[in-house]
Amino acid sequence: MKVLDAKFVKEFIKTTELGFSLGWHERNGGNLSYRIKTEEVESVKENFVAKEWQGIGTSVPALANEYFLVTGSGKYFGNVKENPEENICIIELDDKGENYRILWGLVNGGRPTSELPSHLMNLEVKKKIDPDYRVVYHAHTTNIIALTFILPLKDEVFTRELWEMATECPVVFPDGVGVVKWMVPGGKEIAVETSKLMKQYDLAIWAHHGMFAAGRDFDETFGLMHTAEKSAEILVKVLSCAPQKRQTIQPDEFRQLAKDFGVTLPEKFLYEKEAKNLNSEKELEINVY
Ligand code: 2HA
Ligand code: ZN
Repeated sequence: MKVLDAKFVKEFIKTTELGFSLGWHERNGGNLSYRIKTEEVESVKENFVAKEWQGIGTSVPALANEYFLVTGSGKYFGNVKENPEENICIIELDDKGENYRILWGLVNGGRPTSELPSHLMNLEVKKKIDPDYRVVYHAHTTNIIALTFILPLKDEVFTRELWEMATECPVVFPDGVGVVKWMVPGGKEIAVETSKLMKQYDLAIWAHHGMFAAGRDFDETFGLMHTAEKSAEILVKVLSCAPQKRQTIQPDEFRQLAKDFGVTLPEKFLYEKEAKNLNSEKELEINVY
């Protein structure tokens, strides 16, 4: 089968198109990776032509000998649908999980995404927890980024605020969301910090940069990113209208929701907020968040 006829490739391309249409992928912003199933590799491997081995920049032994479909470094999401062979590639890892080689795609040259260490380390962490996890998606989600300038960079605060702004959120991401303080992107250090959070969460925010989502398939992963970003948009809108919320979902109401929807919401996110007081800026800061 031709690579572009494979269902997983079509879904990958559709995901890049959806993200671009929502404005999360200016220029070469964002990247996407998919850990390809064995039978999917079999179905397209007749097209593979191996290039030379290159270092990943980190080590992912639990992903040794696996195959991935990834976006290209410096490539634009907005171009993927029209010219997939130029902008995405299939890579293979060596038997140590330390080197990769391109097997298909990037026909005019190039490398896999600059965030390959983060993608692979996240995929490795997720595979160890649940082998069905296959997708990692990084997007420059505008409203989540905006909130990283005004909310404390704490998992508890971002989780609680995103949960409050849309009732579906605690059901869609009951484990919560993690936050990585600002770090230089593209390297092993930020990959290590992100993958630590991915042991606990399916969503990790990069302060002043964007977000990573992980999931079992493209719909689930994209939907997760979309849900969190929509919730962030509502909070940005609310805070643009008024300095604080007049009413919101309360901890006991979350507990009721958890019971009815059969999810477990960790108590660390259901902290009591202090009484609102608009007279002092300091108190406002504490009270709103
Ligand atoms: O691919 O988004 O984080 C460009 C980026 C780097
Ligand atoms: Zn980025």
